[in-house]
Amino acid sequence: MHLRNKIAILLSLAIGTATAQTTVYPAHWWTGMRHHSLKLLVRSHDSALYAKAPRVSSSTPGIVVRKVETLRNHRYLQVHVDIAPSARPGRHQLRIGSRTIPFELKPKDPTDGKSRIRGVDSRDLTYLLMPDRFANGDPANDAFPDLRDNQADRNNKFARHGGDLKGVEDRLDYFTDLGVTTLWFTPVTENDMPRMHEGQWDMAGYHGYWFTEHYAVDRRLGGNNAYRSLVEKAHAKGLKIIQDAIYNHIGIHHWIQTDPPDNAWVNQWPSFTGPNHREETLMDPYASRNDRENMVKGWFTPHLPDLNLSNPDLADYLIQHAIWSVEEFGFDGFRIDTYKYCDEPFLNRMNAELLREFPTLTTFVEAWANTTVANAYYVRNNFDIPFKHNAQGAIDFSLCFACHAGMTQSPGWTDGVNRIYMTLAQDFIYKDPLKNCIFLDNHDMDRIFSTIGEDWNKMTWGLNWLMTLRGIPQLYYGTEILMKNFKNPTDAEVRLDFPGGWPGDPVDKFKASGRNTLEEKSFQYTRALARFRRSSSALTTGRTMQYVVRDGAYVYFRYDDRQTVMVVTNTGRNAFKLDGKTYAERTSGFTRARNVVTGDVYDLATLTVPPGAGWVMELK
Ligand SMILES: [Ca+2]
Ligand SMILES: [Ca+2]
Repeated sequence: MHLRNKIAILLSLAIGTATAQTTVYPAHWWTGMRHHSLKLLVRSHDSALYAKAPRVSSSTPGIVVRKVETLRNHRYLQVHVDIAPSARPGRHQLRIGSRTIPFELKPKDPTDGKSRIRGVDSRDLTYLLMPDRFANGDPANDAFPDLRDNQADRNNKFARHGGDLKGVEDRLDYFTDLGVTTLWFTPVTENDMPRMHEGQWDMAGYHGYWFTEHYAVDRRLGGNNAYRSLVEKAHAKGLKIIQDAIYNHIGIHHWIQTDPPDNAWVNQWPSFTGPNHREETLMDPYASRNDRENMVKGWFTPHLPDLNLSNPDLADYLIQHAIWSVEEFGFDGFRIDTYKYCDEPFLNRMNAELLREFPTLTTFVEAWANTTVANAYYVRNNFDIPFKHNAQGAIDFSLCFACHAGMTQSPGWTDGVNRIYMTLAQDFIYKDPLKNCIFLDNHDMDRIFSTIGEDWNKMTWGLNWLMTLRGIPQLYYGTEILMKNFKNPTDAEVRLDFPGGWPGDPVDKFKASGRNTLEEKSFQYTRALARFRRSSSALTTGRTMQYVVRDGAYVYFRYDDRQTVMVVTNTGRNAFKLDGKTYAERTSGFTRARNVVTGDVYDLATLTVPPGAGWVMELK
């Protein structure tokens, strides 16, 4: 048995000298929780525990064992426990036959919803980063000989590079200086997977999407302690944290696959069957059952077993873990991966149970959808359809693609910036479009500066839209210093190390001295917009009014009673002259406009935006 940084309990046998490992999921819970009925999953190699259905009891007042079940795999017991309001925090024990197992109760954190678990909203600016690729704060944890992938190698884009949570913690001031309020990490959960063959390459689980143990943060990122420390330090600086969660699948070396409690926990196919990836199958009134089932039950890849989320025991296991992780670490938001591949009733139940326990938590979902309708289908929407999703916000792919069109296409009736206009015009289908997460690129896409042909001018349009359109903006790490690349041949190209994140890096782009002129210009531009946004009620919580695109010029306003911000993007060939009559509904009462990045002040009566320019202006 190797020492794992997880909730492992050494259980001494009552007789003899041997020991056997018994693990309880979860090993602790809290008093004062709304979720006080638990299903403890006891996993043991101690045959005395599971030889026959044992009697489980508790002598602790307030901890009541209601029922014990043996699962199909007899190495597991499922113990139903109720924690009464009278239960006291402490290191308690449950008695299983002749054995005892520890079960701790801690007091629920009284600052939940106040200084932790605060939720993320449109006042925030999130920064998405991949911990393995951001900064290496502890070279001693880069690799462990007892893990299946036991090497770090920065010369190999497909290998782990040694970045970790300490590296992030050491750079919290970088984020606050940039104007970021929220960090979103790709998953931190343990991925004890060997390098897997994908395409023609051997890939490490450096990105974190191959869970092998839900209750453990990967040791190479610093383990549970590093995560707890980082969340606490981030909160102390006013920064929030979003955890990336995956319910759809696990890594093939997870014990749910290798030693399944019940083989109904994983969707079984006679041979590898991938999903069709078509989000439409779930909402299409004409979809076949075959296509729907294939979408929900197909395995994402041969090494990612697809979880059968309609199995009640597995569903309870995952929901209990999700609640545990929020209370244990205190993060503020959940980003849910591969949403469109999951059993839909499970998703709604998960969201409802999380919000019942933590009303201030924010969830937003990744359902990579190619249409606005499909995007809205997976969140609270205004459709009259049989199944209604209850997620709060979507990662807004349709607006992202519209922004790409705005930057890469000439303006046309349905092309270029008209795509943004047309996409926003469909916002009436969302219950609350301000809860959508908006972005220009992420770890699964070409980097935006490459997408737009490394055109700095167009980059300013994109940054303007990101910081001023409705929703919760997400900046992908390195965008501020113009990191570039296409996903060619693989997405490893868009997940390169942040220069300066590793001891001894020849350049340090966390500092101005390490950036070239354009990178510094981009950093300052991003920072100026982010800082203005942070203090702008109009941009964060205000209303939107957009105008029909005229001669390639796209004009919209964000406004409330206190402030009006006008955003002009002139993608046409002619100078844009503000026509006081057309825009009077929002400009009347104002005489001047201040460019929030440059500080230049213009007379509204003569305001002219040259072709190619994109300006964010506060009206005075
Ligand atoms: Ca490290
Ligand atoms: Ca699935």
